[in-house]
Amino acid sequence: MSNRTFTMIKPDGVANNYIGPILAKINEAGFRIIAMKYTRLTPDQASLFYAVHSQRPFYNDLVKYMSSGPIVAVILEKNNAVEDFRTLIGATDPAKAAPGTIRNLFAKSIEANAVHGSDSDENAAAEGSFFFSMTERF
Ligand code: IDP
Ligand code: MG
Repeated sequence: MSNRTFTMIKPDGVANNYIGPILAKINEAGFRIIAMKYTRLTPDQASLFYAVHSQRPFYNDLVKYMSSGPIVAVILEKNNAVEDFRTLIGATDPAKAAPGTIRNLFAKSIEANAVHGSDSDENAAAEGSFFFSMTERF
């Protein structure tokens, strides 16, 4: 069990002015911000980040969507970070996300679903180092 996870506030979350409200929920849930960056993915970067989904039917749309506007990339720290953060964000489809979860509150659709959350300790480390270096110092 690791104590770090990785998240992005996706283009819809940024465009709808939900950076502040989403970060507030994250802090209220007990996560500490370790590293944070406002940036925008090129289509090539989005393709690489989501390469694990390259055979899924929604891949091309997802790459287009994730490079359509700025995002906020964040490394978070808390006990049991990966699992607790997945609980905090709720199901991929906001229509199925539990009440009070970040996707329930802020997501628009199964694609534009406000936030990313790593699904394993291994992926949290890989996704964090996609955006940040030397994070062990923070
Ligand atoms: P997750 O973000 O809850 O882990 P994944 O299955 O890993 O969900 O999918 C990655 C991202 O791809 C989702 O967050 C969402 O933006 C998009 N996505 C997933 N399933 C669909 C779909 O059926 N249609 C369109 N986009 C999807
Ligand atoms: Mg996933």
